[in-house]
Amino acid sequence: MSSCFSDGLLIRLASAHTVVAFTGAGMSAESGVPTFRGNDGIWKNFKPEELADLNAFLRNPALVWEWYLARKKIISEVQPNPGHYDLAEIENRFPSFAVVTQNIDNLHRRAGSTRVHELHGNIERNYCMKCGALHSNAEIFAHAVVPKCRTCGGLVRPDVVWFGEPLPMDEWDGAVRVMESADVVLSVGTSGVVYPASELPVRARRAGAYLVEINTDTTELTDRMDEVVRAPCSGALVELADNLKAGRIA
Ligand code: BJW
Ligand code: ZN
Repeated sequence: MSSCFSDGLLIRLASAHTVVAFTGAGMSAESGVPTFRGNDGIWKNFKPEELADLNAFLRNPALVWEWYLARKKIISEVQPNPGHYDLAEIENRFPSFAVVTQNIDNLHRRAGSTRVHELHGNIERNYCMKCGALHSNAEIFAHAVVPKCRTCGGLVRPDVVWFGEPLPMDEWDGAVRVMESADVVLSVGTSGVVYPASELPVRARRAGAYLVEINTDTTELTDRMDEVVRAPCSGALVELADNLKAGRIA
């Protein structure tokens, strides 16, 4: 059977101990979540750098909340796609398997993946910038466009990582550990332009991993790859899972 993956990769997977899927917005595009930098990625002509930013939020919280409320609504209405389900399904086929994601949409967990390192936060959570109290999305949807903390009146923000902010240390440390111990890394649907996440595949390769890019387009990481699959991620991941199920990788 012809495959979009090389025999070399299939052989490596057969003996792999640790496999990591490093995912970005393209992973969820087929679920209907817009990417950041594609043609569909511009919201009201703003670039993500102009909205995913603390100073932008403090200057105009209503604008930034409008963007997040629109995205929270989209994400609450979409479903994981076959690619998400296949990553969850192949988890048990390797001694160690993890997802390291830049996505904040929670779709990997909703599809059943259990070991997920979320580098940029999670849109289902919100917290008060003054006292740290957590606020559910249900509460956010029920209140004003600019939600305020019920405990202290402080400004509430989504629990996501904006430009210039550090990544959550435990998620980052876990991601570095698993990426640097990986035998194979699948870099799926990310442009690889956002630092420091984009460093992770490079660090993994330096530590000995075989890097595979699954993306419809060329990315900043393409030149660092051992193998490139130019295809929509769900199709490619379904094929990979089918190969594993059929015992063609064993
Ligand atoms: C498909 C497909 C299909 C489509 N199938 N494929 C200058 C140079 C270098 C770095 C910097 C610089 N100036 C500033 C920086 C640092 C900055 C940065 O990297 N900026 C760049 C834009 C240049 N980084 C930061 O600020 C980070 N923090 C930091 O550095 O802290 C330092 C610090 C240390 C200690 C103390 C204090 C500070 C934080 C970065 C946070 C990023 N946050 C966002 C928003 C999250 C919340 C939210 O969602 O609202 O994260 S931005 C946005 O980009 C989001 C994404 O996770 C991230 C990555 O995007 P991704 O996933 O790659 O999506 P796209 O749209 O770019 O690409 C989609 C891809 O899918 C494309 O390739 C398509 O082809 C493909 N595709 N359909 C397969 N069906
Ligand atoms: Zn508060």
